[in-house]
Amino acid sequence: MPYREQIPIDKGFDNSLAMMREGYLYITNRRKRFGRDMFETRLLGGQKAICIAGDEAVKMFYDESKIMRKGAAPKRVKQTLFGEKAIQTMDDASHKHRKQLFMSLMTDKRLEDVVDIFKKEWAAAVEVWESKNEVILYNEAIKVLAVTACNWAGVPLDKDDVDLRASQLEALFDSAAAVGPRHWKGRHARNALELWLQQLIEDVRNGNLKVPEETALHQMALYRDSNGEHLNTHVTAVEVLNIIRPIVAIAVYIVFVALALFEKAGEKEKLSNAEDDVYEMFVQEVRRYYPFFPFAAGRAREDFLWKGHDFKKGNLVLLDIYGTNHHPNLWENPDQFIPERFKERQESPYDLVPQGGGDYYTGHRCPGEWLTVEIMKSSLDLLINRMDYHVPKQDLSYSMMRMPSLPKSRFVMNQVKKI
Ligand code: HEM
Ligand code: MYR
Repeated sequence: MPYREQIPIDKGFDNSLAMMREGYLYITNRRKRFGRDMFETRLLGGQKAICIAGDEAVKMFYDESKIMRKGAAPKRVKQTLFGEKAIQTMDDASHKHRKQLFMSLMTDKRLEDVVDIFKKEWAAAVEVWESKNEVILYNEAIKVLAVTACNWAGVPLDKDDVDLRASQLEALFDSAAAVGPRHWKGRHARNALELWLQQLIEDVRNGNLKVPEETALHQMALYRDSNGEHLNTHVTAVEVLNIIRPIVAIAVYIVFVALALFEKAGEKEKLSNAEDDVYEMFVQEVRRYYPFFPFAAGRAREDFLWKGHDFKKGNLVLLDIYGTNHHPNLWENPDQFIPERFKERQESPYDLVPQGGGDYYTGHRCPGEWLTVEIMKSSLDLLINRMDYHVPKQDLSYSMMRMPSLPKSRFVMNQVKKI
């Protein structure tokens, strides 16, 4: 007889409220309480959900014979963050075909291009920051990244529209886990952004807009799926947004880079005149340590037995991303910020999972992970070597309930000077 056991159950008809109250720590708190890396709960309208954490859980979650994405993303997340019929909701051959499109945009040359654009835009912004009494880093990074993302993706963005588009793009990821006006702002923003991009996609298709061939707008407008068909303009817009939105979201990490530099004693000194690998270790630790994407969602494709639990076809499965990045079996002193932990660490696709785990090409791991790391390394260099600034007294605490989490003050700087 195969080994079976009853996993712990978080009692209640619907624990969504507890999840909202405890945020990034909802799964961790129960794992600690139950002494197990797997438990059952009811969420999102009382659906049974199995929460899992740890490297073996990551491996299982990214085994596509067990977990699929069809029907996993909550409606409100599709209405804001992902979009309808986006790659995040696809499975099997059609997913792989579309994933190839995303991965083909991430060549070394294109990654160098995005960093070059980012540096140029940041340098121009610093000139303006110098003349201001105070600068809110999060707000400024959103704008620099919105311009960078549109330029890199081939999306024309008028100077007068930068504030509007930047704020709409930010709303897409700021609203996904929110309720009330913050959520609605994201839904309106998605409608507006999709309409804007659909027109541009039509213009590319009918030759009225010429954009460089290597850009996402061009490649996506002309992409043909496995049946040889163009995506309809709506889905194409959804996927162009799947490139420019998350580039803007790197602003959250840039603020955490600045926060770690400011708050973690001795880190700044270690980075002055340091080699690229020291920068990389710091950035990896920022991505591991700070909360951002809380969990990934999938559904059991079939009935199967895993670690003594019978998963039933259709069960919702939530992979604890934050909790795996802080799992005590995987990380020594997980709640301390120690970039050196990455010095001689054997890389694994299953333990450092802020942007998902497993394989880029066959699974759902984030295709923008390399781009994110490169932009973060560049922003670290810019903050340390290209500008001086003062960090006035402010509330830099960040909530484990708010998703995405951000320092309350959004990181205020003054006396900015370029060097
Ligand atoms: C998927 C996080 C940046 C594009 C994902 C996943 C996570 C994630 C957790 C889902 C993994 C899963 O479902 O198993 C992040 C974070 C970022 C970031 C925290 C920091 C800002 C980017 C960037 C891009 C990007 C810069 C593109 C330029 C995507 C796409 C997917 C994805 C298209 C869906 C992949 C698929 O379903 O196969 N990301 N990401 N992300 N990300 Fe990112
Ligand atoms: C992106 O824009 O794709 C990158 C980062 C988005 C982070 C959003 C964090 C809160 C959303 C939670 C949704 C959970 C989905 C299952």
